[in-house]
Amino acid sequence: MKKPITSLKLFIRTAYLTIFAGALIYSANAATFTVTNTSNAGAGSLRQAIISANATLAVTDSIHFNIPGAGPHTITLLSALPQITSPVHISGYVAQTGASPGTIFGRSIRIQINAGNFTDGNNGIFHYQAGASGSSLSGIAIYNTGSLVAAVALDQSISDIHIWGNYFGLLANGTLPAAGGEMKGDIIVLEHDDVTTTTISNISIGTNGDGVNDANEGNVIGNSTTNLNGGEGINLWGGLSTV
Ligand SMILES: [Ca+2]
Repeated sequence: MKKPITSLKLFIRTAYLTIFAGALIYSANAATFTVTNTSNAGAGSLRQAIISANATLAVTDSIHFNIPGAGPHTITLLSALPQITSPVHISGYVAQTGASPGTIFGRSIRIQINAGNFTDGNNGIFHYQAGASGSSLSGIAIYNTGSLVAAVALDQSISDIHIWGNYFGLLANGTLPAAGGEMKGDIIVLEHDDVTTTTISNISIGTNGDGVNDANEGNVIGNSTTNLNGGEGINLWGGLSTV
């Protein structure tokens, strides 16, 4: 004969169920992953933050930077970053000490990415697959991309992307990197190798789309080398986009 369930046991079971349900809800919530060092990989790195954000699948996460010190802080990549497969707002402005979009002439970027001049870059340093629709990238300076490696690559069927308030080809303080640090691939490119139909849509370059401070949210794009393997500025191959 089964023993009757006492009220205490019932309470404990209910509590377990509640905790379990809470864990399920938590896992589906958006998370903020914070970059706390300039390492190429490992805990606190930009690479790890992208890996973590990708793991939440369709949830829109945030990646912020909070690296100690005044900066600018240089993240030197030793290999390609993971492709971005889930929506994520990457911002060098939100949490980084001293960083501010301000006015376009009074901007303060504190995170600069030395793209390492390698050429195995998955075709892009920040490479957004279709699953990353709804992402944004802001407050970053990128320089020294290798041949055939775009700073930002957008895959077929991507939509609702905002690229704003970045420096492409410049250091965080707006000056040129040392000779050899130029952008040797395209700056922002729709991955034309993938295009069979033009389903790319709502790509906004130079605004975050909130209708506030838009005049100051442009990217500075320059310092790219002209060669057969790229060096073009913005290269969108179809669809309805705002530049
Ligand atoms: Ca705005």
